[in-house]
Amino acid sequence: MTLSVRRIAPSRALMLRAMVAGSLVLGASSADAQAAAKPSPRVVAPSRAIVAAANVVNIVTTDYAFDMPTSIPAGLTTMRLSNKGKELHHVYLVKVEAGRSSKDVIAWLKAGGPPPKWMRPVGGPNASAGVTEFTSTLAAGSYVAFCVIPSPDGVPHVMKGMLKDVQVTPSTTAPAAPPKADVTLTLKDYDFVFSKPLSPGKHVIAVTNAGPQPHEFFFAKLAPGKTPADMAAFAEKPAGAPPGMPMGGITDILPGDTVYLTVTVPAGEYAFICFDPDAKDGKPHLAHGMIKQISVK
Ligand SMILES: [Cu+2]
Repeated sequence: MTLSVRRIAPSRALMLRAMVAGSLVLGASSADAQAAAKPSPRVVAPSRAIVAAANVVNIVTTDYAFDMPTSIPAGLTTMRLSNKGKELHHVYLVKVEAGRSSKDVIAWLKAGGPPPKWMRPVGGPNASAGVTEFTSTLAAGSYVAFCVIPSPDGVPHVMKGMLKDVQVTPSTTAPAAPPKADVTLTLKDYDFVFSKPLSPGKHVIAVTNAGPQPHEFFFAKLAPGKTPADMAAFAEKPAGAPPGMPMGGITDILPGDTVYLTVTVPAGEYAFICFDPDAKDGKPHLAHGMIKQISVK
């Protein structure tokens, strides 16, 4: 099983807070961009100039739709997710066998049962109050993007029409080099392991699934005095003031896969959580310990 039905179900209060906090995150990003724009004394090696950059795909989510291109060239791709909806949204991206489409995904979801063999989760940007910047290499083929976050009524957004067919077309340009990550996050059964402590500021995090099960992660900046358990409880049943601010993450990737997340993290305490249902007992991975408090300082 790779698909979780228990996701963040945001309350109106969470969203109000998220919108306010989101502007702070964006503020930090633009300050960071200004810093990056300062002249650098470093000389850029000529070879760097001819290396192709990632193709940037902007995705805007609303309640309940994706505004994104339906055709993307294969290769290194940055999906930049921003949300204009009242609820939180993410991109759960699957590569499907030729001839399969969103219709088959809906048919499977209605019928229930384990994820079909003809679809393969490849990861995507997870829900945040600001912008989630996710980078991976896409192979040519047919894909379906959908959102499995439930509304407060418990119905996942995909069942409200939040899914889209995307074709990744063969590319003729030279492949771009993967982003240079400054830190690695390894997803395990059942743990989050960073290669080094996270410092405040901008990071490119290489996220690798060391398996054996599929994993995702969602992370949130905790409100003062709140714990990852508070965040998980809120995710299960939103009530009262939200215990943290959604910061993004990645949706399911399979064992052996590596994807990249570009994030700007202010100093503070963070909750990292995997909600994926366990292959053995169906409990969310957080119940097996895949929930962790990370200090950024
Ligand atoms: Cu959604």
